Amino acid sequence: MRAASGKLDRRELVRALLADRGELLVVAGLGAPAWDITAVGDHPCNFPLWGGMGGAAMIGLGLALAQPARPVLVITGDGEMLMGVGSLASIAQQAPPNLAIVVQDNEHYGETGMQQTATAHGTDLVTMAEGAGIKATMRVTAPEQVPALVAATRAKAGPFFAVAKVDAANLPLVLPPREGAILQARMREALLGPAAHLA
Ligand SMILES: Cc1ncc(C[n+]2csc(CCOP(=O)(O)OP(=O)(O)O)c2C)c(N)n1
Ligand SMILES: [Mg+2]
Repeated sequence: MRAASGKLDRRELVRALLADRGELLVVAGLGAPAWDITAVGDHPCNFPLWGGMGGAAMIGLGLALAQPARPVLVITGDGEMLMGVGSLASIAQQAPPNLAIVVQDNEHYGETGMQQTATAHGTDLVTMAEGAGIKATMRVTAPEQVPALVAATRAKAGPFFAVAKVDAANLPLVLPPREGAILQARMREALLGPAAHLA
């Protein structure tokens, strides 16, 4: 699961996070995290974002509050999480146990040309999440930690926040459906049944 750099391979990490996913609802931040969740197999309970940078964790919060019986996993990038970092305070206050956030930290804005982010220069998102009041956190740098990470994202003992240091390769694009309305409708139908569009 390590890339040549020694850091985790982001697609292998996502493959592990989504294996045998069961009831899991997944929100992905725009850009590479959205391509990653699609690369390991598109799914009606995937909600990949095409924009709204900074909003992934908050969308996950809404979903977790609306669907308390289902585990909700947000997979996003360090740039996206830095932009939406205030959401961590709301998540700590609302404290949905079924919400987990995993940041794929490549220390760059990968999608827009690999400019370094603040995490390349000492900013620590786990410390920021803890400062916001999130108690269950994890730093992941080694493949041996991944099974514990996967278990924590499914445990419904959150809110849970993890940063995984991943390799900064630009991997081939694997694009999900492009229409937000289609993505929303298919998840609603998967959650609420065929009459969901009448509700
Ligand atoms: C409000 C806003 N600002 C900037 C962008 C441009 N943009 C799209 S993806 C991205 C970088 C995302 O970086 P990160 O979340 O770390 O994901 P990575 O590709 O590195 O995995 C940026 C700056 C945008 N789409 N919206
Ligand atoms: Mg990044």
